Parts: sequence; C-alpha cells; structure tokens
Amino acid sequence: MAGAPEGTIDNRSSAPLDVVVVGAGFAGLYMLERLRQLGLSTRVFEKGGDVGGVWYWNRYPGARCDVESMQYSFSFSEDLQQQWRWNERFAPQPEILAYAQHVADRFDLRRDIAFNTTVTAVHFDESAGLWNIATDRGETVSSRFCIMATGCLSETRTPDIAGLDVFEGKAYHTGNWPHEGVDFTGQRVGVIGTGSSGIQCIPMVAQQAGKLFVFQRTPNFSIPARNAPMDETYERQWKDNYPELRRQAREDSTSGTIYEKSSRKGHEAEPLERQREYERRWQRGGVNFMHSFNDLMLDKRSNDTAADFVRARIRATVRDPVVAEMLSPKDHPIGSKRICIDTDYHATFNRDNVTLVDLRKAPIERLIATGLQTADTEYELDSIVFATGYDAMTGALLRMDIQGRDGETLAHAWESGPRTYLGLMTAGFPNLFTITGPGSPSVLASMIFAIEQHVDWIVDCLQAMQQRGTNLIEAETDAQDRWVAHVNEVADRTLFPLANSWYVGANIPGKPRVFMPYVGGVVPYRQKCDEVAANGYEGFRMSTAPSQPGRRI
Ligand code: N01
Repeated sequence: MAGAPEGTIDNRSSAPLDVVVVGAGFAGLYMLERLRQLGLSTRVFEKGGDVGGVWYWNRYPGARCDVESMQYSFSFSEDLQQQWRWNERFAPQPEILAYAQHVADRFDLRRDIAFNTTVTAVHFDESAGLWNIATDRGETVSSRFCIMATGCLSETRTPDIAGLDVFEGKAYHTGNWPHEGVDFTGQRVGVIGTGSSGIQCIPMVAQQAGKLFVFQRTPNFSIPARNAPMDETYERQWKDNYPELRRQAREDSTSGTIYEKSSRKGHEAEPLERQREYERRWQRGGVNFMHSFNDLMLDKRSNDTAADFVRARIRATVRDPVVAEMLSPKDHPIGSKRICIDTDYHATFNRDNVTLVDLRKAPIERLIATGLQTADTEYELDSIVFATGYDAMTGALLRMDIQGRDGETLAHAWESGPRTYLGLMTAGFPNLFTITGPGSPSVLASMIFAIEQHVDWIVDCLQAMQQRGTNLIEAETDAQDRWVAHVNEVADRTLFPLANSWYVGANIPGKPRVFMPYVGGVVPYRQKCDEVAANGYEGFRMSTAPSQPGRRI
C-alpha cells in the first residue's frame, strides 16, 4: 500500500477479480474449488506458508480433533471421501494437515493461493461497486466480491502479563507452534491455561519436561477421548454408507455430527440408571457424553448430575484430594464452556514432576527474567507455553481494516458485538460474505460441515445473482436486527450464557459480552437459510452497481 494516504487503499491494479477469498483453511479451499466451477476469477490470500488454517498453526504436542475422523472431512467429493484413509479415531494435527494438503493437490488449488500474505485492509469503493484489498506485501487488488474464510479460532491471544519482554527463556503459544517442534527434555516448563489446548498438550509436555508447572485459573470439564487406531470395520461402515450418514448429519442432528442421541431428560431418570448411562458414555469416550440426556444444556438440574459425575471421576483419578478439588470445575455448567476431550489429562497430575498452581489463590503478577512471579511464589522456568486461547469468532475479521459503505468500519458496526444476518453478511458491507461468521452455528457445529453449508449457500446465491443480472447483494438492517435478536433469544434459553467463555468473548478484556454462535441447531439454521433463498433471498437486497450497469458477476 506504498504511497496510499492513511485510511484509503491506493487501487492502481488492472482488471478487477471476481472474488478474493481471505484464508486457505478448509473454508478457503472449498470456496475456491466451488468458485472455479462457476468460472469466476478468484485469488486466495493466506497468512500461512501453506494450506490448512488452524491445523497449519496448531502444531503443539497432543493437538488433535475432537470430532471423529470419519466425520471431520469434506463430503463434497465422493472419490475423496472414499479414497482418503484416516489412521486414528480422532485424527492428530499432522494427519489433518496432510488431508488439507491432499485436498489442495487433488483439486490443484495452490495455483490461485498467495501464501505468506496477510490481508491488512478491505475497503468498499461505492462508486465502482468494488472491494479494494491490500496486503502486507504491498499489493492491492480489486474484486467484485470478498469472502472471509478467516476461521473462528485463528487470532491467538497472549494475555497482557507484565514482563513478557523480560523473560529470558523461550515462550510459545499453542496456536502458533514452531514448525520444527520443541524439545522440552529436562526443562522446567510452565503451561498457562487449561482449555482444550492446555488439556491436550499438558500430558505430552509432562512426559518430556524435567518439571512441569501448570498455571490454572479455571478448571475445565474434560472427557477421555479414548482415541485408538482406526477400526477397519467402522471405517468400512462409514464408507459404505456415506451418503445416508451425511444426510443424517445434515437433517437429523444438532451439530452436523452423528452422535448417539437420547430422548430422555437427565433429572427424570432414576439415579442408578443415570449413573449407568454416564458411565457407559464415559467409557466410550468423546463429546458424545454430552448427549447422555437431551436436556443437559437446557436444565441446570440435569446438567448438575453430569457435572457431579465428572467431578467424581476426577476425584477417583487424582490421588491427592487437594489437587483433585482444584481440578474440579464448579463455576460453570458442564458444556457451557467448550467441553474438552483428553488423553490422560487428570492422571498427569499424579506424576512426581507435575505441580498444579492455583492462580485463583495467587494470580500471576509478572514474568521475570528467570520465570514467573505469582502473588506468593517465584517459579524458575526455562520455557513458558501460553495455552491461552483466541480472540474467537471476531478477532481475525476485526484485525483487518474493513470499511463498507460510507467508510463505515466493521469495528464500529460491531462495537457492541457482532451483528450479522445469518452469520453470512453484515448490513452496510455489500458483496462481503463471512464463512461461518458469528450468528451462524459455526463453532457449535463440526467446522467442515458448517463450512460446506455456507460455501454451498454462497455459491447458490452468486448463481441466483447471475440469473437475475444483478451484481450487488447486501443484508438489510431490519432482517439483520431480527436475526441478531433471535440468536440472543435462543442462546438465553440455554445454559451457555452462564459461563465466562470465549463464546461470549469473556476471555478478552473489554470485548462486548454477546453469545456469538447460533445455538439453535444446524437443522433449523439450514432450513432458515434455504427458506431465505427460496423466497428470493429475503432479507437481502440485490441491485446493480451504478458503474457496472450491464455487468453480471
Ligand atoms: O483456549 P481457551 P484453547 N492468566 O480460551 C487461560 C478449540 N480447540 O486454545 O478460563 C491465566 O479455551 C484461561 O483461563 P480462564 C476449542 O473450540 C479445539 O484451549 O479464562 N490463565 C483458559 O484456561 C477450544 O475451546 C481443540 O480462567 C489465562 C485458557 O487460558 C478453543 O479452540 C483443541 C489467562 C484458554 O482456554 C480454544 O481452546 C484445541 C491469564 N491471563 C482448541 N488468559 C480440539 O479439537 C487466559 N487464560 C480438541
């Protein structure tokens, strides 16, 4: 953007593109593939050095998916889903990254992706009906459409702890892990944070480190993953029945993932029967546990029974009762923060080289040259791992300077929390789509599933515009207001808002407290999206850019 006055993009590039896609994770890859089929000229910008998005960056030891491999995959290509082979029940990060790379190769996607390129600014030029897009490499392009495939958990968050620049050891963030890996052998290591990332990496780091301190502010509920090598019969069952199973995921699930459902309410079951059900699911492993009864996220009485069960398992696993108590979550309903799944997390605290530090009793004061100082102790550390999470759902979008009509910034439009219509568009930002944006099921669904639905909807929408001969689409403010109200109202019927979770932005100081994903379930959500399309894109306004009267998209 050399020479451009501040706040504007100098657009001297040649012919506009049809579409710019930001991000080459699973959303960007599938979007690109579909846009090519439409014959639209497309360029993808990707910050990382390769495809994969979150799976490109999250290389910490123990990183793996909490959706079963047979379901955490694209459904759009029958050949792809038949030919790709997963090796484990829950795929580890390297395997998922290899899958993303395979998709990129198989569909020859890399030739339209600019890697190591961060989009810094995205401005709408109203008179031309074009988006001008600037990158950190000094390039500017203009495009009729801009599609954000920036991911929900891609903007890492390191807390503002004093002394970050003073610490003389090594510091890592789980969400931006060195590609060459880290050898902690014999080191004194501190892990800060006990969310999904911390819970996955702590057992692995404990096996290597000489001494591991786990700095915990809030304990989390975690269910054993019971990961295992892929069972060939199970794989065959999936592959033989993929069309039907994918249909079930689409039409008969809350999350786009097939789990064993229950038609019973937790607090109505007999205590012994309830215990058996929890035990059975606990032994089976994975987040299926949260489907033991159908009201666990709706009724606190039922939720308490599941939480009590998990706390009892923690006490049964962790030998030191004081440590077990510290590890037992009590301040939020189970599932209201993203449930974790783990391998030997609680048992790790039985190791002689692992110490749990309760930051509620003595908070971190600062980092010092030799380690970390809490209110009552100085810890000498060689390395610190920040497993402190993300500025979720809005962070990756708001870090760009996005300006819509009349120079309105997205940051301003979202200053009281994200406002979208269906999580797909924001009023005042024509032709700018968000894949799995706030206000859509997104993180409450299996991400690849949610991505496919959004990409397919956007492609249908572009085709409808082509047929109508229009080239601008925009969310209407009224429709957006109604949708935002609905998203809030549905969330308020559940136990989700009771937790200080990243779902409500509580992990980022000053972030407005708004429940960001749509919790109403993928089936009603899809129905709503389909109805909107069937009713002529109700709630969206389609028009023709003044400067491009005859121009179709
Ligand atoms: O981040 P988190 P994450 N001082 O925000 C603590 C997905 N994911 O990277 O709860 C001390 O959940 C913070 O404490 P508190 C998944 O959706 C999936 O672990 O705020 N501690 C918390 O313990 C997940 O939910 C997979 O009190 C501080 C932790 O850091 C999401 O990504 C694997 C602190 C952050 O937990 C994010 O998970 C990994 C401070 N100043 C991630 N600031 C799988 O698929 C923060 N913390 C399995």
